[in-house]
Amino acid sequence: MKGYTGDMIRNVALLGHGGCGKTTLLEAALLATGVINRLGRVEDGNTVSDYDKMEIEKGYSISDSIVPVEYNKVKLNFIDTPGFFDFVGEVNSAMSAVDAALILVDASSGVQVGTEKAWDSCKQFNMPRIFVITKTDKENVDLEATIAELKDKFGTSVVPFDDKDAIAEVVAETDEELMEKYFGGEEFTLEELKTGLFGGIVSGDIAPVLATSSINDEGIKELMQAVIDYVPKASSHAPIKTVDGEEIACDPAGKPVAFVFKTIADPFLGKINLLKVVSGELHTGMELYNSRVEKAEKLGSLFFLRGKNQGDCPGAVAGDIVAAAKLQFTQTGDTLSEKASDIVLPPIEFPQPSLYIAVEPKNKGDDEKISSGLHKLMEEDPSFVLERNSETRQTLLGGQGEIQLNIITAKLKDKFGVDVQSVPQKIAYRETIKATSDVQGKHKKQSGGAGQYGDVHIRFSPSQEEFEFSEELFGGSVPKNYVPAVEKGLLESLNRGPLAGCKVVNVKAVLYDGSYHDVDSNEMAFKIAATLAFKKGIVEATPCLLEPIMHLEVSVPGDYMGDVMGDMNKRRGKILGMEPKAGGGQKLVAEAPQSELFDYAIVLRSMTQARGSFTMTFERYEEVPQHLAEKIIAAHKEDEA
Ligand SMILES: Nc1nc2c(ncn2[C@@H]2O[C@H](COP(=O)(O)OP(=O)(O)OP(=O)(O)O)[C@@H](O)[C@H]2O)c(=O)[nH]1
Ligand SMILES: [Mg+2]
Repeated sequence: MKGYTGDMIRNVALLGHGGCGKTTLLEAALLATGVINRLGRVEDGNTVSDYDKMEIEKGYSISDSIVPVEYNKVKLNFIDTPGFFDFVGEVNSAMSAVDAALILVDASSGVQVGTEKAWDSCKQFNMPRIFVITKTDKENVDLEATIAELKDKFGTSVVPFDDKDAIAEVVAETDEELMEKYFGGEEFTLEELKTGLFGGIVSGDIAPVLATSSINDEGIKELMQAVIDYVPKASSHAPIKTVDGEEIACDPAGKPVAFVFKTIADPFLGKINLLKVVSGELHTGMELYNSRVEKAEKLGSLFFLRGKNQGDCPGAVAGDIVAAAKLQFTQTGDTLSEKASDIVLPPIEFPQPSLYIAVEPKNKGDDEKISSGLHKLMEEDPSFVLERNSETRQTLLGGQGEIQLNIITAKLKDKFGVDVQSVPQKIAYRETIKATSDVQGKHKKQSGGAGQYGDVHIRFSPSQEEFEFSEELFGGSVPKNYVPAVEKGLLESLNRGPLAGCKVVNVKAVLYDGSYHDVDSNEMAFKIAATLAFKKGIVEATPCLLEPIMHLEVSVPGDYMGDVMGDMNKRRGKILGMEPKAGGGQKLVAEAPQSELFDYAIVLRSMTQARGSFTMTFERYEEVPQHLAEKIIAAHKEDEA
């Protein structure tokens, strides 16, 4: 592939509901431009874009792939994104590298949830957008109806590309002078129409619609020409603000700056970083600096990528997209620049995980392999997280949905040979006391050899603090030097409560009396005496179980609010309030026990057809209702047995 100047490059993301035809459209574009001589099919696993083993197996896209196409001497850097909602991280990556988006709409299904999400994503990133209706070859498709549906859903800015009158009307709305001319009954010149349309698309005020059939090669060339005419040139990308507020212009003569928007783990080449050249020019062999790790990186092998196919790269100028293999430290979201300029661009924002699963290795001793494998996979997909819950001692995978998490565990097995199974998540319950107790703990062993003697009297009571310890000893009943041992014994005992072996919190312990033996008393004896007092003292102070309560903010379109509230009530949830959301829809604020929320992401998605989203944070601990506490305690006793 030859080098292009920024004015001859267009960077465009393909968005839309899963299965709407993004990958196939790129096949059609490659066929129309002679890159391939037969249209690959997703079902046959022979498309250029869905080259990953897992994508071929599943029959849908899982991660971004770059598919450059040259049309009329212009390089169209298409980024194919996955339609499934779990892979939204990939959409955010693509949006950080492009200047416009095509929103694909399957003519046989019309507007789908994925279409709405693509529109919202364009709004979030201020991205010019063009609608592309696909599969017009299918039976019973009604183009007019689909366009009407688009207008209905997304507003009057949606106009068929080939409807000159409709275009004139929306172009008139973009400029006062044109408005006057329009209402004066004058026709716009072609130039005025083109300029007005371009301006309207760039500002997001106009979203034109084109129709295509990839199977019948209809509208594909017109689409590519429309991209050339109505998507901003890569060279006209607005200056990007660095984290320090400096502006970096898209200038080929500027200092070299590149932004890493995607990382791929290639079975042969290893790690490949996809770079957007933000400023200057990149060449194989040049050395750049990664300020996140404060290390230099040598661009040993720079190349263009089309799916998995590599093409030579004589050099890549500002605005272009290029691939670099074998960079040592660089990850998605990093900036590469000259050490002297030390530039850092804002990283990509990935959504917070909404679904967690607990995993464990099928084969003992694979823990290390799990962690190193998952860290490698996280380089490819930064929208999932790996957490270790030190209290429940579980390894947790957090992501956007079941499909994503299943693919990660499948890749872990496939690429790193580690077989994991998902196990029920545990709750980090706590124990506390509701009353007071006054007990003695006596540890006495004086039968031959070194004796042991420790005797303490401790009062236990509820506390606002995590743990409080004090002593009110009198008359030297317990020598001062043994008091720390008593406290140590109590602190250690807090880790395992008598009810269900959980951490004990909000307890005050006052050591007020005891006795000792001149010879047999020592720190260990008093530590043991303290643990004995603890065991008795907690049991006699009306202990109870506490469970984590989560604070939720659930955003849904109004129609679903009834179901969402009903469901929240079934989860022992408390609804704290409801408020309209800016931009439409409503927000429900609620609290519910964590134990009732493990499947919340899945249920909310099915209840709202994936139109709902939520945030969840830990709020506080609260007493577990008696009937549930009994079950938890019984289960613990069984485990211990
Ligand atoms: N009849 C017809 N079928 C098409 C056309 N384009 C795509 N398809 C079919 O639609 C299905 C989905 O196509 P893809 O290209 O994988 O859709 P996608 O948008 O990439 O899907 P995701 O990767 O899941 O987001 C496949 O079975 C294609 O063969 C078309 O123009 N006409
Ligand atoms: Mg696809």
